[in-house]
Amino acid sequence: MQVLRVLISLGVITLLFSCGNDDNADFEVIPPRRLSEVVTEDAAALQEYLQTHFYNYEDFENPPAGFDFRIVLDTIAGDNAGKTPLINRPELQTLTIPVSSESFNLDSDETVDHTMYYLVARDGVGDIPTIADSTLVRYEGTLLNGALFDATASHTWQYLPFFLRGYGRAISSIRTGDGIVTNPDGTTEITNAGIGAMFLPSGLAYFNASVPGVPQYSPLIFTVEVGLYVEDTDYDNDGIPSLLEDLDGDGDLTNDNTDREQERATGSLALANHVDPDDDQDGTPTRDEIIIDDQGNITFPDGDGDGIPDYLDRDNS
Ligand SMILES: [Ca+2]
Ligand SMILES: [Ca+2]
Ligand SMILES: [Ca+2]
Ligand SMILES: [Ca+2]
Repeated sequence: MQVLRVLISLGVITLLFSCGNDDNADFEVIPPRRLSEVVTEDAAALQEYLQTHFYNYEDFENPPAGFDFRIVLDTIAGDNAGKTPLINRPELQTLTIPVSSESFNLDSDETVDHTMYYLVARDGVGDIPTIADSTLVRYEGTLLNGALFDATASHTWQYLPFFLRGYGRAISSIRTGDGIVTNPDGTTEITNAGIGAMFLPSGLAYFNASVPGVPQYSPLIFTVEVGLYVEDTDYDNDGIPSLLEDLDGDGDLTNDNTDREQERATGSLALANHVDPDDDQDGTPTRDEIIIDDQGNITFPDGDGDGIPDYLDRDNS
C-alpha cells in the first residue's frame, strides 16, 4: 500500500543517511527542490496531459453490455482523434490547495498554491465521505506516462488522513455506493459506487520522497472506486470525530498537535490530535474531558473559563 503518507518520511531518512557520507568526495548531496519551482513544471505537465488525453466517457454515458465501469485513459490520436480531451470535459473539476514546505520537512519556508484536477465519471448513490473518514475503495495509481505503480487487488479500507493529501481531497468529493456483495469466488463488489479519477501535482502527492515506481517530483493519476465509508470516523476513539480534530480547518489533520511541546519534553511519540486519545497529555483521556449526550452531541467543558476546553488544557484543574 504505497499511498501511505508515512512513506513521505523515507525521503528525509534517505537524506539523513546521505549527510553521513560527506567524507566521500564522490558523493554529492542534492538538496530537495523548492515547491514553488516544481509546482510550475507540474502544472504545465498536467495541462499538457489533460489536453492530449481522454477517458472512456462514451462508455459511461451509454454503458455497453458487460461494461465494468472502470475508467480507461488514452491519448487523443488515430481512431481516437475526435475524442474530447479531459481538459474540455464539463465534469473535470479543479481544486487549489495551499501546501506548506513543512509538510515535506523542507527548509524553504514557503506556502505554495497547488492546483489538482478530478472528475466523477459516475456518482454513487450514497453520501460523501469527509477528508477525515475511513473509506472503502479500490484504486490504481499511474504516472503521466501510463506506468502503473500501485493498485489494490480488492476493496480496501483507507483512513484518508494517512494517505496523500490530494488523494483524500478527491475521494471526499465522490459519493459512495450503497451495499457490498460478496461473489462466490470471494471477490467483492460495491453496488452503485462512485467512480472517479484525479490528477495530482507532486506537491499534493509524494514530492521528493523515495517511493518504488515513482520518480521524485512526479505528478500522479489515480482512478478510484469509492465504495463505502464510516460516517464521523473517530480514529483514536476519544469521542471526537477526526474531522473536528483538524483544529485549524485546513483539511490536513497531521498539523494539529496541541501537546507537541509536552510530547517533546517527555520524549513521547508526537501524535497529532486525531491519533492522540489524550490531546493535552494531562493523563486524563480526552473522552473523560468531554460530554456526549444521548443524541451524540458533544460539549466541551472549560473548567477554568480561560477559553480553552479542558481536553486541550493541561492546567484546567
Ligand atoms: Ca490541520
Ligand atoms: Ca499530541
Ligand atoms: Ca484526539
Ligand atoms: Ca487530557
